[in-house]
Amino acid sequence: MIRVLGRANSINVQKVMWCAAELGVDVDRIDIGGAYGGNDQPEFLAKNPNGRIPVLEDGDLTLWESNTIVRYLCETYGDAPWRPADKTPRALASQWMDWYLTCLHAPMTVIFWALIRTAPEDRDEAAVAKAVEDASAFWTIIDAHLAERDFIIGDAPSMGDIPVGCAAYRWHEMDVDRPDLPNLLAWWRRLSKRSAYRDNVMLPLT
Ligand SMILES: N[C@@H](CCC(=O)N[C@@H](CS)C(=O)NCC(=O)O)C(=O)O
Repeated sequence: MIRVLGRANSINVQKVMWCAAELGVDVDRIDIGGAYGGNDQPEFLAKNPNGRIPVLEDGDLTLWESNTIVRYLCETYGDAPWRPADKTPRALASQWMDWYLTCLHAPMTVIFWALIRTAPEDRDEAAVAKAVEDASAFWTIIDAHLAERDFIIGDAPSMGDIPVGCAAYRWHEMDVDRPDLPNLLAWWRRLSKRSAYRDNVMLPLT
């Protein structure tokens, strides 16, 4: 059976678990990282020298980097719509996966760590305000993109929805001053109807 090493409350683990659930792939997930530790141990570092989760083990393959793992699962076990059949929508889905990493991930991480993992008296409020401003600008891009489609690359969900979709839960769940972005909200509500999303992403924020 495929193993995923990583705690369930990590956004990067959630990408992989949500994807696997959508594809109907059985996964044995092992709690590692955060409060569980273990990711600084030689046995784990031999699998991922970065000491980061998630790590996927599938037969002889050991793979890290959550977006790469999502692509691997879709290529190996998936089909349309999660792995778009044509190369053009597949490239567009991949583009939005990378866009999440290069744009949205940094401000969302600042907000998440401040509001969820830092005591109120220790928060850097100016840094949070700047991160909310930056994240709002990126979410506005998604909102405009979603004005013409139900999901990231069209009428059906794909791997392109996965990283941004995981972040969308946190964005709507955290106590931040969000701009009014109706297309983003409608898309997030569409994702929230999916049991694989609810079971693997809509978990308590800790
Ligand atoms: N770019 C990597 C980032 C991995 C990463 O930073 N994972 C975090 C959890 S979200 C981690 O390992 N943190 C240390 C820990 O959990 O102990 C990926 O997408 O997989």
